[in-house]
Amino acid sequence: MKHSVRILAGLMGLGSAMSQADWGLNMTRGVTSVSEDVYGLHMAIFWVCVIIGVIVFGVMFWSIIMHRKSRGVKPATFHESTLVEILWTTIPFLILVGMAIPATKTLIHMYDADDSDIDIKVTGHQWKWEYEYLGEGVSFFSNLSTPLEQIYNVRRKNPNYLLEVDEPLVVPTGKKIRFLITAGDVIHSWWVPALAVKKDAIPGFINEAWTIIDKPGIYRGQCAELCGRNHAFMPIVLDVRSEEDYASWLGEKREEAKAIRALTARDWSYDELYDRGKGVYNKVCAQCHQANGMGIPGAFPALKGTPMTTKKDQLTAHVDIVVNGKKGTAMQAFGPQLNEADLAAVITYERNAWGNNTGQMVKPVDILQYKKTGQLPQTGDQAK
Ligand code: HEC
Ligand SMILES: [Cu+2]
Repeated sequence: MKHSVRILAGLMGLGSAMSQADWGLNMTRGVTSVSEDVYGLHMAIFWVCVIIGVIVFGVMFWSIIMHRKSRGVKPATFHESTLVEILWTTIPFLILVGMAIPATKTLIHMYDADDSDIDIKVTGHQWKWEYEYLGEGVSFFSNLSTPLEQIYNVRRKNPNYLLEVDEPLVVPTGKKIRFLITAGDVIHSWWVPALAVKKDAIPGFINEAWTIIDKPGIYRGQCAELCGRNHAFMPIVLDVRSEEDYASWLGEKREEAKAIRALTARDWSYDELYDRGKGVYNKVCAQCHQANGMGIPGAFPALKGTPMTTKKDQLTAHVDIVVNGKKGTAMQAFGPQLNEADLAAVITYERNAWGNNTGQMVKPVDILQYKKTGQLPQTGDQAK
């Protein structure tokens, strides 16, 4: 009932552009001056099209109806009319120039990424975004946080289903933020409609975009370039805060980086590693290798009961593929993405979960040594 009322209201609103925006058919207005400009251009050109449509179809239908055969109209027989030809060349030309001038102005404005206050490098990965605050020593990955139960229709979906992440990109209001956009594997595209920013993320290239946001709030976007199996599972969430809130958040992130270095140094028990590893696995690895370790035949290998994860002498090979990845496959290098504690934990988990039961554990300090020297201390000897 409610639905049909909305459809009816929508149909009645067709005549007016305002109500179109209200029921969600139109482009969003956005929250930045650039998005306002883009919206303005879109509406202006829309109305130009409407007026042309009305005039052209009006003349056409009037001609057809008023000059129909049954009225006994005699056709004119003239050929070539210089006046008409001049008119149908110059009028469209003037209309095009009239549209190109504001469009070019907006484009020039959009491409002017100079004099930024904050530079953020945005890197697309299969299937998550990495944000690095240049010059601040802060960087992190932003992963989809929608639970698998919702994706598989076991539980009810959140309002922000597939548009929510574990760590949003936090930025302040009123500052010019420059995004340097690139990718680590295949082409992605960083798209946040409210900012009117949509830029391809291409491996080996850096594309620029910028924004100034005046209103604090949460803004959401998505990867807009088909980038493989989980393309729909790499959303973007922007948390725009006041300048003071941003500064304190940045301070906390710096502290966190320090704390992570301390994590590597401290001693870990097997249970601690296993539990942490389970969390890391389900967040980062399960999207390919699946939560039950069975993988997807033909695409992602199983980790349950395979030689690499169960043979004691293959520990180094196991650490190697997780830290350095395998070139040319979806198995990326997790060394730069995860800290030593998370790497050690996830490898420990894989070697003991799903009945793998090797009883082996890897400590964060071992991973640190492996990253530095390419070798583990006492390979295969790390019993729990
Ligand atoms: C984007 C998909 C993807 C993600 C995410 C991923 N992997 Fe992989 N992984 C692969 C693919 C594909 C291979 C097979 C590579 C090859 O061709 O040898 C692989 C291979 C492996 C292997 C070797 C298996 C064997 O028996 O040869 C291990 C171990 C492994 N991955 C661990 C992990 C861990 C740990 C994580 C999370 C930190 C992870 N993977 C995340 C796609 C992925
Ligand atoms: Cu993508």
